[in-house]
Amino acid sequence: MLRAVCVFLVLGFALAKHEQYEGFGLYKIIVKSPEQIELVNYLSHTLDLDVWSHAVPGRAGQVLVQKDKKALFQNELKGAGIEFTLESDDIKEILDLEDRLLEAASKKRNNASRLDSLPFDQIYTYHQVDAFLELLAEAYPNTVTLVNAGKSVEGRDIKYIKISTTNFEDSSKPVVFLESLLHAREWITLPATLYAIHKLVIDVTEQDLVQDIDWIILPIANPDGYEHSHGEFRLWRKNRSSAHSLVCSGVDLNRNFDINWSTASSNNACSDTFHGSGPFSEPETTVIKSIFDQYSDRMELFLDIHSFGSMILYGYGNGQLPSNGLFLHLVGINMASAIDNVKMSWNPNYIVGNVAHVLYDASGSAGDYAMSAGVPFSYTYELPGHRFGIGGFGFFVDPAFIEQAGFETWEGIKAGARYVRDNRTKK
Ligand SMILES: *[C@@H]1O[C@H](CO)[C@@H](O)[C@H](O)[C@H]1NC(C)=O
Ligand SMILES: *[C@@H]1O[C@H](CO)[C@@H](O)[C@H](O)[C@H]1NC(C)=O
Ligand SMILES: *[C@@H]1O[C@H](CO)[C@@H](O)[C@H](O)[C@H]1NC(C)=O
Ligand SMILES: CC(=O)N[C@H]1CO[C@H](CO)[C@@H](O)[C@@H]1O
Ligand SMILES: [Zn+2]
Repeated sequence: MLRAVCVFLVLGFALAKHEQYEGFGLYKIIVKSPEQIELVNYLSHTLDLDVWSHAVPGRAGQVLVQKDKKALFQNELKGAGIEFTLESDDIKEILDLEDRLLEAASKKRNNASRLDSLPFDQIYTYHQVDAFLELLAEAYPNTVTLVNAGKSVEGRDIKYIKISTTNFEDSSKPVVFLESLLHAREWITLPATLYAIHKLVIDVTEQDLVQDIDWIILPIANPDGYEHSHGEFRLWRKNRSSAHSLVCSGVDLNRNFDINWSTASSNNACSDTFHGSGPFSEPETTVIKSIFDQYSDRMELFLDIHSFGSMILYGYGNGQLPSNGLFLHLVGINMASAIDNVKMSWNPNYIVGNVAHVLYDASGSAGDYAMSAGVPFSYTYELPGHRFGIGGFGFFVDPAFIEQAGFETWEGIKAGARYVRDNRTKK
């Protein structure tokens, strides 16, 4: 009897989607001084809040606050004279709405017509993307090679594709590497890489990019975390590692690379920026490392696609600039302007800069590792929040803007790829 009740409770819990986020409040915060930033950081840390974007003077931040901490949080902000607005008093409502919008879009779709193409009105699951990549490699054997690079902690294959008209054998071509979903909840980044694949393989309108460049595209860098975010944990960021703590699981893969490891990240397994037990402790980051190791002699450009914030960031994460810092900045501006030219009018222009100057110090990132491995142009894109046209809800995806996200990001990718093609640093 007791057992039956337990089973019932467990099932009941598992089926109540997004229940754990009920009553969580999303706050927009406006800070005016370093002291105010300090206080918000202190509160975020001590109350274990989920900081979606960091507030700095001139740019509002967003913080998700647990139901039972909202009153305390608000009082502290008021006491310090920090301006805030409650953008959502119950984030579960937004999560439910996202589900409904995506479901409605999938029903509206004509047919699941072409097997070798994914319509840009959905956020596809790991299995859907996997099936797509398999079919693509079968349908385009002359240009597409699917590589199974290793297994995630939970045993999912980590797969990337290589796109080349010369089977990666022409060593005079530059290599460009695109990656998305290193952070699980940043769903909108997936259409950006899928769109690039679409334009390089299926609907090719720019032959030069296919002819002149060898491409590596890893659409789902963190398969376990991504699948987790499609279940109960929509707002999951890290991988699913449980090796480090009984209470908390997951390593922030973008702090786990062997570049200044642990100097600006968290040693606390419960933190969303937990760096893991050592550099490359995770299989996911090891797979990405192996891609750099294999191709760094020809790799000129690495784009690690994240969301959100409309930013193009470069390293190093400690604020120090690499020797090509000026060109790094100029190419960043080129890519940003290309996107700004076609972005939705209500989204802000992209900000371009060193990550530590624009945001905060961060160690062990994929972008920094790429530079240390010899990739001259390495950037983290932070795509805009595309929601209801107002961009206010950060990680949530509105099917109406999925294609736009892919389309506009592709403009930036093209600008960067053409720059490195015409201005080679290696040969
Ligand atoms: C969808 O499927 C129906 C029935 O199989 C077919 O008549 C129709 O042409 C398809 N529509 C598209 C857009 O492929
Ligand atoms: C996540 O982190 C753990 C702990 O280091 C690791 O064992 C695991 O392979 C990582 N990846 C996944 C997908 O869990
Ligand atoms: C290559 O570099 C030159 C000089 O900086 C620049 O004028 C040119 O636009 C670059 N090529 C592309 C495609 O951006
Ligand atoms: C603090 C620290 O470790 N800084 C190093 C980070 O990595 C760069 C590039 O390798 C070094 O130059 C820094 O000294
Ligand atoms: Zn991210």
